[in-house]
Amino acid sequence: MVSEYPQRRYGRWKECGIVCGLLVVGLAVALAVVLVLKNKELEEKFAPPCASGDENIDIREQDSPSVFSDLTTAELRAVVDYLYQQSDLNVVKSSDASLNTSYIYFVELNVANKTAVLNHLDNQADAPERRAKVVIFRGDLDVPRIEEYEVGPLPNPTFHTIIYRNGKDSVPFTYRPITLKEFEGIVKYVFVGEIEQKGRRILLESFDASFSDCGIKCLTFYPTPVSTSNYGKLTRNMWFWINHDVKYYALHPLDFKVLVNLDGADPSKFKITKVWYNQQLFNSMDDLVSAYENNKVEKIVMKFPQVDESTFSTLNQRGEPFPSKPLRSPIQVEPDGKRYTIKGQHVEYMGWAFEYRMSTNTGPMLFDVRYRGERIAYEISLQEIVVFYSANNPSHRFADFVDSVALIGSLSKALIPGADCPDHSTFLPSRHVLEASSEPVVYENSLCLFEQATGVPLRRHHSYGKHAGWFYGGMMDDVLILRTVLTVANYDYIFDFIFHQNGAIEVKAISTGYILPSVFSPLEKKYGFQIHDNILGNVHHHMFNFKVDVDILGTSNRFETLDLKVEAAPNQMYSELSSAQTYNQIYFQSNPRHTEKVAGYKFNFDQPKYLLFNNEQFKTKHGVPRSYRVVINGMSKQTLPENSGHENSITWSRYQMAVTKYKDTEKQSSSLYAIWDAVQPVNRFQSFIDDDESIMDQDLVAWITMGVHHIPHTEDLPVTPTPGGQLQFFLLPYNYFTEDPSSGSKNAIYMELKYASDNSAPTVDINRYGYGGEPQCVPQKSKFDQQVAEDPDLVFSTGRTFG
Ligand SMILES: *[C@@H]1O[C@H](CO)[C@@H](O)[C@H](O)[C@H]1NC(C)=O
Ligand SMILES: *[C@@H]1O[C@H](CO)[C@@H](O)[C@H](O)[C@H]1NC(C)=O
Ligand SMILES: [Cu+2]
Repeated sequence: MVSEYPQRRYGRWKECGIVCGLLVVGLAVALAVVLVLKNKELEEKFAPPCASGDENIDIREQDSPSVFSDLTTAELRAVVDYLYQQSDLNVVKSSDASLNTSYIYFVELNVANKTAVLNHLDNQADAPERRAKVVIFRGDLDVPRIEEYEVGPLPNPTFHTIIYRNGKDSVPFTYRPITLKEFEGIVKYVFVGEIEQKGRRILLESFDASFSDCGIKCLTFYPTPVSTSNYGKLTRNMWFWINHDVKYYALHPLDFKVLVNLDGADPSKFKITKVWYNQQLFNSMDDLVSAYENNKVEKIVMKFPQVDESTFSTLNQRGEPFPSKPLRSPIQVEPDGKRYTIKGQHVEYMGWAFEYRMSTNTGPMLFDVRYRGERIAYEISLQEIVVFYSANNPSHRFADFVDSVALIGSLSKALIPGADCPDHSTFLPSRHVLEASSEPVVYENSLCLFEQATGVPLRRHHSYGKHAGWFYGGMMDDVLILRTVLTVANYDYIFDFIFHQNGAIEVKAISTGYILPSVFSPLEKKYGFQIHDNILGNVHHHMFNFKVDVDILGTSNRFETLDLKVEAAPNQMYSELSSAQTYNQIYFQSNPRHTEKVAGYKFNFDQPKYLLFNNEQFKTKHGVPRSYRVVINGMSKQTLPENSGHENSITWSRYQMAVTKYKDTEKQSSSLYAIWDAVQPVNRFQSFIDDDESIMDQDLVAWITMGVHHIPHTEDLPVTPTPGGQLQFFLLPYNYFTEDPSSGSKNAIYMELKYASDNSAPTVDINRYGYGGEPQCVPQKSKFDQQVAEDPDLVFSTGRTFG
């Protein structure tokens, strides 16, 4: 379609003299006719298709990947092949794996230590060799365990060395993340085995459905790992709550749950230790069955729901339709094509440069973030997503999810143009080796990168009046956004890294997706509202932790707060009133933080503060430290008592921001094991702080926590909408530049009223710096729907699935 439009090149106008001049006149007449006729179709036909800018975009796997680039498919394959050949590891292919074998849980890049990387980036030293990090489940050993290895050098590995965790060469098998092999065992021995064998009658009578031979009336389940803090010892237990298997199962819970002990590597020994049926607790299926058969239990009946397109738990369009006419949403146009470039995983835009990657374990990461050539941050990365629920019933009470356990970086499977990201986005892949497949899995649309007109002024002033002068200057806050959306079972978490044109970086975390309701019961009322016939939305707390390894003008940094205080300044000279002998006003004091223990920031409304990072050696010509300022707009208080229960696994949540000295041994605030490990954390963030090292003139890392309490309401049906739930923090230049760097933008507009000396009428001087007034172009039609029709895997890939 687009190719039928006349193709004209506007750049040639200047060169073509009289001929073009005549053409211009002709065209102007033609355009006038068009305007008069208001013939929109004709108007469009004169606009050329928008430039694609594709020549700036190279997202292919690079032959020599950078130090930060995710492992290429060839490197992933090489690591897996190498591991298969190591007899000491005894690794079997995923197709042959079961819980009692040795198998690969995942493989990803192990980013080299910072000193070596900086030597390479800043001092032209050779790039440190690329190495992989591998997590292997050793179910084959007499005492099963988890081993982590570094494997290198890539692309042709020759060694594997143990990564020590907390001084130990392995991690207890109890702490293994939720694994497919285990789920297969649970389905076979627990659900189809014990529950169905002993309780099929109960399932059919109470819930009108079953696990096997179920036709269209099937049951499914959702897991709640129970923290070891509940037992005070290393033991692995999960509550499973049962749902009707309809769209969407999380909104169709049944009042039937089992607690299963999952110790050891033999699924046939998994044991049900508690059964919850219609608000009543039993110690085994046998107890429930005998009570049921002797009518010693209060029975419940929940019919299998008839689900159609209008059912509350589906995402079909329904309800009052709008808009009443078929009017499409606005879209954005890039009249001159892409204004950013991508090479491999390296991005540049308007003075910004950074590398991105997608860690299988922890999700999106940025490295070597620079503005105008100067590094602002060595790393900005998501560390952990947490959601802690409360309830009367045990499956939701113990639902304290610490999501990196689910390998969240592998859970952005397909971003949809036109809904998740604008149509004009560049979609970026992620690559993983996961337990479900020995072959690397590539998700083509895991991240998206796009330039976005926010529609908000970045800056402006309008001066009107004789004394102030008549002028206007302003520009739009157009930004580059790197986005990913991690779907962790029911919830979807949107993460944006946003680059503004004034040297500011913004990081956003937004939750959407399905809530996890309980079956309504009066005892749940203090934990939520009844939001539909059978369900109550339990209160929960979402928290996100980010690592921000700031490097302000080098790695020798200080952290100071500017503390706002109130003074009673002498006022006798200005007032004779006895009640006005002092004048109260605020002032600020610099408060440099010397050690890690005094750097933990816990928001206090009574003590307002600015949070600044700077380098003592670099000051403005007026002696002011050139700084970057952290602003956190998404704070929420973690109110659980310190060291109680599961809190011990998420000690980073005690601070809205903590500042520690960089260490190669403190690369992450959380770990793959944090959902289980409260009794003996594998990586306890608080210990980074407890040694209370000096943070004066050191390489500093800020750990930022944002969060939101969520008391679900009816409008969380069918899924939680994003407005009001956007959490964000910023890194803002603060006395860093001599003025706002956006002053250099030629996308600004400046106007001035000019008076002639002869009292004739004033004229307006409009300056668009040569970048305005160009003709419009027609955006190219998205090919996405057609691509999905041809290749459903683009959206519904059959890689690892959860639950
Ligand atoms: C390992 O588990 C599989 C399937 O669960 C079973 O068939 C096999 O006998 C087990 N092997 C050992 C050595 O226990
Ligand atoms: C990186 O640092 C860790 C922690 O100090 C150390 O164990 C490891 O050997 C270092 N890696 C390299 C390649 O030097
Ligand atoms: Cu929520």
